[in-house]
Amino acid sequence: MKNDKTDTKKIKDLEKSKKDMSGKALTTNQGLKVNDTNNSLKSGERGSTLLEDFLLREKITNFDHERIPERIVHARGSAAHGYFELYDSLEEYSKAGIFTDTARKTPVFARFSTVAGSKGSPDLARDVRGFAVKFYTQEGTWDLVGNNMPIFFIQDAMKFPDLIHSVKPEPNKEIPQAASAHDTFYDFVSLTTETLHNHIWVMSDRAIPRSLRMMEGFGIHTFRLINDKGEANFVKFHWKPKLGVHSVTWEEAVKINGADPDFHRRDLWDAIESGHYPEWELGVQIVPEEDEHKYDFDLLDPTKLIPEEMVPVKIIGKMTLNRNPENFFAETEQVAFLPGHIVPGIDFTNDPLLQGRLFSYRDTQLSRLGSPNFHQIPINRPIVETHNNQRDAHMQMDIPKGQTAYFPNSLSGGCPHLSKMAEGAFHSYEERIDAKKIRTRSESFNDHFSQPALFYRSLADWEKEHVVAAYTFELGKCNHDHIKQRMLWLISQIDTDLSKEVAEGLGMEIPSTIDKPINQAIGADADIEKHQPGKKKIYLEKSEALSMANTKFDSIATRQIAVLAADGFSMKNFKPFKQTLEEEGAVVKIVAPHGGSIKCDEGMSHKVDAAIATTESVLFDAIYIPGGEKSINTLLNNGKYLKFINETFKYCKAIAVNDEGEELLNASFVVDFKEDKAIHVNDTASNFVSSIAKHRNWERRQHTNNVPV
Ligand code: HDE
Repeated sequence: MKNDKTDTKKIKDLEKSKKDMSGKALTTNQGLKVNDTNNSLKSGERGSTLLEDFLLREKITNFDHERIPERIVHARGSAAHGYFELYDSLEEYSKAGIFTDTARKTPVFARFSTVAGSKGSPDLARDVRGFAVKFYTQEGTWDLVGNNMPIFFIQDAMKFPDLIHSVKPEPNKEIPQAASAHDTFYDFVSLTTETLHNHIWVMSDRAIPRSLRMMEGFGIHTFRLINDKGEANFVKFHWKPKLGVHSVTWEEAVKINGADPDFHRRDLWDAIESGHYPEWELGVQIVPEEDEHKYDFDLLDPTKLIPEEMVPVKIIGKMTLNRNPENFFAETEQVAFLPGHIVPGIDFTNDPLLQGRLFSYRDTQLSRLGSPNFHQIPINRPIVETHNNQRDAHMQMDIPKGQTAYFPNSLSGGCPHLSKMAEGAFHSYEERIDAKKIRTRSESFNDHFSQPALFYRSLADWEKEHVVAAYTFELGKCNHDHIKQRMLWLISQIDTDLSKEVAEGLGMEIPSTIDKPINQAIGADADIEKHQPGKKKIYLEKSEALSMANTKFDSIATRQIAVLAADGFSMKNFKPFKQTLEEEGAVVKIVAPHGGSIKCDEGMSHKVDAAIATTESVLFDAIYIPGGEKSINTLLNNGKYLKFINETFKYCKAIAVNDEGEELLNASFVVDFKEDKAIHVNDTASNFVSSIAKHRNWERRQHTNNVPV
């Protein structure tokens, strides 16, 4: 399928609201032409400012009220427009137009976010990423509001404020920002064992993606698909990135946050501007209703995933993001996602987390966007017309015609009238219910150790090492020993080796037991024993899809390659490397001792992309050093280049050098480079490309312990 740049129906709709100021005269909001916006009206040249100055008042008042509350969670986000295309009709399962009409190009707006940090927090926080997609379908808007991890921390919406209050900055001192590594979070996690599965994902590299374009997305909850006969199947939604799933290491993340706090936002923007449109395939795991109780876990429990070995993911379509927003506030900030926005053919289940979300998202928009009319904001309005008897409220933009605003009526001919099912009306799935009204948690939700253990078992060795380091770092930041001990005991229930290594890093013993009740996510009158986490079960040894070692390694498109060079660099070496790398879609950037331009050994000038003082190695995926005696002598005398090389080596990235470039390797901490498969000395550009595509050479990590960066 070819990427299409033509405007979607939503983009055309947004055009109606866009304001172009080019060539226009400055006016007030009332259209008055203005000839001075620099000076207020005063009583004399050096006199006081007059209250009469309506130009000053309008300008300042607007400014005073520019801010709206940031999102309670997911405040930091970046978004883009695009479209969704269906590969094959799914009519056997769903009657939704978006799942049956392969000729359609459904407009989408996707927003990616971190959860805990505020709007201005750095992108590389160790955190879950939000993955929210608004589909502007012909039957109304469908929002799939997911995350980049397939499970959630808690099982019941009632616990969400507790979870978020524990991870957000501590209320007395408002510390730390955008970080889970503090006492209140681990106090909560260690007392709420259902969190352990999502938590171990957060300890893995999934929480520090290389790019928003290189992470998966998940609807998390089990939803329902409904076909035109009214038959239902359970479904879980997956987004699979075409570029594979890749991450940075924690040490890099910490440095990236300083070097470029907008790393992910910039990466998404630049990729779209340069025509490298991010793409994800949409997959579904479908479970027939009769299989509801077939598994060792409850399908309604959002802390559980369905391993792909048990129910394969069927790929059904593709999302392409091909346009950056025109205005951050108007689009990315004002977009309002609601899990309750569904269309005929898709329906909810009784997942108690999903049920709570159905209330929360509309509610939060009322204080964030200020009015129930938030659906009229351009980015939120559907591409189909809306007609109903809801009226008035703050910032009403529509002018409803006529005498009536109620139903039924005879004065307006009964309009807006009801639709029949055959005309595509929504009809809730008729689920059979025979139950007591009861405030409790199902015992089928009690298994809290099996899936974190499955996740850990499924990881490659290097991924496991990163998980150990993450637990050690996070718990090492906690001040209370009893919290660390509770965590150590819980980790030991997930995996003994894991807990031993973390305990060693913390310099603590793993307690042989801890005071019950460990799971406090229960009511005071509940039978405490009944709600303790059950024993770990092994229903699958490993699941391949859980390890990033099994992702795609076939492209270097959009990878950032630093060319370390100064005046006199070798053109004969540089030219074929640059050409091959760019043909493969990589971005080649000259990092020179100064800005402006440098000359190659053939005398031509080359634009410098970044002066070494303005950039850092962690912002790049690989480095190339073209050689040239004069250039290398300059680089050898600048310690920052050696740091650049040492870091690139330490973080197991590909390095290619030609001729004199080898002297830089000799002067650095790079060791055993003749044996290293991702270090190319006078090798071909295409071998270098293969190493970059592999993302990292993790085998190298045994040799990098002594590298002091
Ligand atoms: Fe959210 N969540 N959430 N959440 N969530 C919000 O809604 C909430 C949950 C997710 O880019 C808020 O508009 C409750 C799961 C994303 O604008 C708020 C519960 C998942 C985004 C809210 C959850 C998510 C939000 C804050 C437990 C993954 C950002 C601002 C019942 C499936 C969307 C807003 C965007 C945002 C509530 C749990 C994903 C407060 C009560 C599970 C991606 O309404």
